Amino acid sequence: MLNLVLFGPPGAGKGTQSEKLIQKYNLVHLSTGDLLRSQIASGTELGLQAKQLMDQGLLVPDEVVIGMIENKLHENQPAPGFIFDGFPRTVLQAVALDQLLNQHSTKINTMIALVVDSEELTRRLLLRGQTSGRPDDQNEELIRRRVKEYNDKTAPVADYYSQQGKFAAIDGIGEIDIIFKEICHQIDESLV
Ligand code: B4P
Repeated sequence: MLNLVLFGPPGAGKGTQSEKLIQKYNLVHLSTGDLLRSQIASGTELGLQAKQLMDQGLLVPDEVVIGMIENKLHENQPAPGFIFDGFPRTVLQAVALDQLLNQHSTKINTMIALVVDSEELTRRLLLRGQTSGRPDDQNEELIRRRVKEYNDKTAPVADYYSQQGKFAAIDGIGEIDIIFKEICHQIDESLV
């Protein structure tokens, strides 16, 4: 069973690469960003609360996203494996994920971090904002706040996996297919 965390700042290519990885490795894709946007689209109470934070470029509370992941893990059993996209985003979420996977007698194999500088992130997100309609991609100030939130709260998650010997960093700038090959190489190495 392969369980993968795809990590990186907003706009690093996590969602883009996840779409390709789920096909190649037959994994279940769990994106907390997508799950939250689906709650917003359905107009649930959780979605309304999440929207207020997401529109400001802030993280949604840990207990909310951990609860969503817990439900999805239960719903998708048995599964060939999972790709966690945009989760965990705090060390507390990382600890909770280990506990949840432990309950299903499995664990994270590897965490792959896509490295992209903030100038390129801003360029990509503003470009996506022209067509996606995502309120959090609409202006530079908001994107800066998301990157700051990442640096303050999410970047330490890399140390958590590094201490377990499960961390690999990949250059996230360049052609999507070449980055994909690099990620696959890292995954295959982790499975040997
Ligand atoms: P996410 O949905 O995870 O948003 P994201 O980080 O912007 O997505 P991603 O990084 O996957 O985008 P991609 O690079 O693929 O989160 C949104 C919000 O939800 C967060 O700000 C937070 O408020 C909340 N949230 C989510 N998870 C949470 C959690 N666990 N805890 C608390 N809050 C949480 O795409 C970006 C663009 O780049 C695309 O247009 C793509 O085409 C382009 N691109 C990708 N690769 C490229 C390449 N190699 N070259 C050029 N362009 C490329």
